[in-house]
Amino acid sequence: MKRILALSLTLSSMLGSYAQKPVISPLPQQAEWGEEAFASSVHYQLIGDTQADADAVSLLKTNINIDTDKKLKSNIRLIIGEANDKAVSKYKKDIPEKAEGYYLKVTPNEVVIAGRDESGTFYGVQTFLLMAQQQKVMQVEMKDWPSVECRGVIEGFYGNPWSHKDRLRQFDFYGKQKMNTYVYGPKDDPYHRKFWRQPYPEKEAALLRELVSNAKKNKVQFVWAVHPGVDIKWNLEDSINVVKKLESVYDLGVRTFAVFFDDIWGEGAKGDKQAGLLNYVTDNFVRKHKDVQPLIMCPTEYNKAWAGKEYLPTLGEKMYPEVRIMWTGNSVVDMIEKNDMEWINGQIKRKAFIWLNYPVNDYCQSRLLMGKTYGNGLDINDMVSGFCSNPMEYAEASKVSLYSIADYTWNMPKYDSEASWKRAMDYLMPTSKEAFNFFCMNNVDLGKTGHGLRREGESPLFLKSGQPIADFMMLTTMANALLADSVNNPEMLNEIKPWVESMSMLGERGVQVCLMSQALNANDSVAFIGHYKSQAAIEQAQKAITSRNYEGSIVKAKPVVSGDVITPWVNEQVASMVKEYKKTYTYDLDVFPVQVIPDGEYFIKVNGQYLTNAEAGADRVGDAPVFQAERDVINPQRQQWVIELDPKTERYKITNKQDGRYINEIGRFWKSKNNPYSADWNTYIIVKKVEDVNGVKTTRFSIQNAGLGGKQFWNVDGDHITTQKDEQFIFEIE
Ligand code: LOG
Repeated sequence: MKRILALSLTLSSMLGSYAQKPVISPLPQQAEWGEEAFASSVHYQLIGDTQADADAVSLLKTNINIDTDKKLKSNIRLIIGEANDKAVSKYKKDIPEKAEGYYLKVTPNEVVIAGRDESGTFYGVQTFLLMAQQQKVMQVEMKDWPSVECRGVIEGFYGNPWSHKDRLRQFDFYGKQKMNTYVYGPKDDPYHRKFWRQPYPEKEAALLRELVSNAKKNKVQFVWAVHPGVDIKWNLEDSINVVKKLESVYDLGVRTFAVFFDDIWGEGAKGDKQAGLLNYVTDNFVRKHKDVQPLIMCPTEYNKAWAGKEYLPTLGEKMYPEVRIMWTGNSVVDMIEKNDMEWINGQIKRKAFIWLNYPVNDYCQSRLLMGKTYGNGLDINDMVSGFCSNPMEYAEASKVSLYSIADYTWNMPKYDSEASWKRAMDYLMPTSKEAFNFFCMNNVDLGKTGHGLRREGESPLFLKSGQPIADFMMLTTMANALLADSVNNPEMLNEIKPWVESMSMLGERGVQVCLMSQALNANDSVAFIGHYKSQAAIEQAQKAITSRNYEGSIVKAKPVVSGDVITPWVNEQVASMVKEYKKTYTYDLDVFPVQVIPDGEYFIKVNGQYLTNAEAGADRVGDAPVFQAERDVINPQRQQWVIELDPKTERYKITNKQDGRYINEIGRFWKSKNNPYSADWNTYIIVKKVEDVNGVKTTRFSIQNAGLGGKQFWNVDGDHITTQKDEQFIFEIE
């Protein structure tokens, strides 16, 4: 072991003197690398710094050694400036003719950083700083510019808005990753949506002001959005109210504004009225200020699945062409491809501004989306006016994906989702790369949601080693390694901790499950019960973990790790082994949870009437089971319902014995090829209540939809099932 270590050390120190090509991310458009130029310990002499972009210069000054004594001869000359500055006039023709582009040249005695504009110079400095972090700085000639004009993030999710500190850290990150846009629109900031007419109170206003100036330092355009659609009146008074509100935010330093109309209905959703308002605000606010950028608007029909015939073309025709229109794709949560862009751009007569609903997890809160960012076309950069990602309320954890959004939007043709993902993980947790990579690999998929997006490749290592116990122990080991590394990125660890702890317990539970299986095979009932109890206790502890569990928290998530692979595997193993145990042994059954209803066949009755499958048919949807007074003696199975506990959801599955059809959340048969039974939609919570009715003990049950089926309780209207909000103990199950 020692020898191998020694060998690898010499190897890496040998490699060290040659391979100093730094990781530059986002990938530069053009770069020619040469030999070593000089050691990073050199001192630099700045030339052009008085004229060059001040943020770029101050970034340099805080990160490299600069000699103010210009007579010192040994220094490397560092020439910096924008295209028209005297200092870089010699290089003018080398600077890319693209906004935010830069030219960077490093030779043994000189460094040139020449931006097309201020942002260009700033980005040139960011790139150079990555090179200067290496022991040896390499020679390079680089021409670089972005693929997409507006690149960045839209804080547009439901749930706990990012904190002030989160946002400050984000802007710093955007500066480094060359993202230039941040759209402020957290659904649960009351001054964005609910109380949109009111100005920010002093305290919040001061914080916003600080954010804006910090964004500016990082070359990030801070876009502030108002969301008036819930209760706006289409009259002059409210048009003035919108302008007043924007003016109040202008006073805090914001220079780009957006108006959102997503997730509303009724009056506020009218396209012609919205277009009128945006034009009014353009005339009476945007054009009155010399320094305000054209507006951005989020339409009500912001994706193709929701688009009728008239709404989008109305916006396209009536709204001033400079107003940018947001778009999430073919559905709410979708990746964007070229023909999708052709369609929407044709509708709105301008280039859509993409609002990508990934990695946002406000509709699948139990999962963290730490997987790779893939699926967007690599050929759409000229078809979009902007491309922003809507992230998770977990700001730091979102950076895994945002890092890739930066790569993708800066150099779209060369975007490699896998490579970018790896770079992101290593960059964010440099002192525990392996453990963080492992954690991310096990937090990839979203599970089944109404939005349909799935992410491939969760838990690729699981059950691959041939030693399940080792695979499970790996979960715990990696989790503990991450928990131990609190120094390097405490913000990240703070956010992901509930999931990391849950992963650790999942590993421990898995080990117990493997031992249960060994005990069952060895006919050792005592050991089986012991391991069963251990895993059940760990599961209890795992279920007690809550994320964001503080006073005033809007969303308190219950973390699920590897929700698509390892968690269901463990649950199903436990359930099937318990079933197996119950078949073989007649004792110690009291350690298992008591099922309200043991798996079996039942009649479901209300007021003495039997729930009946009136017209059996294996794959027919839409008909309703009915309550009828008579027993069906010819086809008794039509009144028999198979009720079983589903191990995945731990709720009950109810299907008809005659044709195997399940009843859906609105009390109808819904089984077909396209709608097979789904544990997430078609399992029910059944609760038992024993009551004293006129001195007689009567048992009644309530049946409740759950999971994706909603939360309504079953009731009866005439002869069929309906649903309602209040719990009803009306069913007899016998
Ligand atoms: C909301 C957004 C939310 C996202 C995902 C848009 C334009 N609006 O369905 O605030 O974070 O979906 O749940 C949305 O996407 N509505």
